[in-house]
Amino acid sequence: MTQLRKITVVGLLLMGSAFVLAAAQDEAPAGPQKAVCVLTPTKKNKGVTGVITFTVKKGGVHVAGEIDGLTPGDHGFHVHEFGDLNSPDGMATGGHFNPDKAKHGDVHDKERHVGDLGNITADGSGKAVVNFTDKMLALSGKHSIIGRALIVHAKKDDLVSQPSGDAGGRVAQGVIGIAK
Ligand SMILES: [Cu+2]
Ligand SMILES: [Zn+2]
Repeated sequence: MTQLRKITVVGLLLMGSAFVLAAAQDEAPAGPQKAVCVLTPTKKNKGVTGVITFTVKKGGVHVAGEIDGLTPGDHGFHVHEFGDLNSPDGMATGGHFNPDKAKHGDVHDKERHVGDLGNITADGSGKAVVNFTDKMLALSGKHSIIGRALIVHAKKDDLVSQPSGDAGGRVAQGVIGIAK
């Protein structure tokens, strides 16, 4: 093989592998593509119910659904570490899901717990509509929220207080499970 030919062959191989890599990055991550959480009221908050879905999208996870029976206004909304509902006040779900050992923050902050989803806002009838896409949540890998809990709080998350935004008690809880 002449030198020129060798260079051409190596060049073509490099271009080919770059193409394969680019194609692989474009694909959605392997693993579950959709999850669901059915929220049930904690003991002292009989009225709070809801269903939230988590769907893998290009660039993140789309979070959507409705929660009813809330007091009007803002309520802290987090993924907590354990999918354990074996406590009537929601405390068995532990603290905020925080695999990166970060500080508590807002959903839009660079530093935050993976589980920090900010606040949801209930209207005058007590209904909150949830509809956003988040870059940090995942349904597989280190940031996977499958098997963990979703918690709605009595009060607004102030997005600053450590370690959990001073959001008060837990009014609804549910486990995030794989959906069809
Ligand atoms: Cu919380
Ligand atoms: Zn947090």
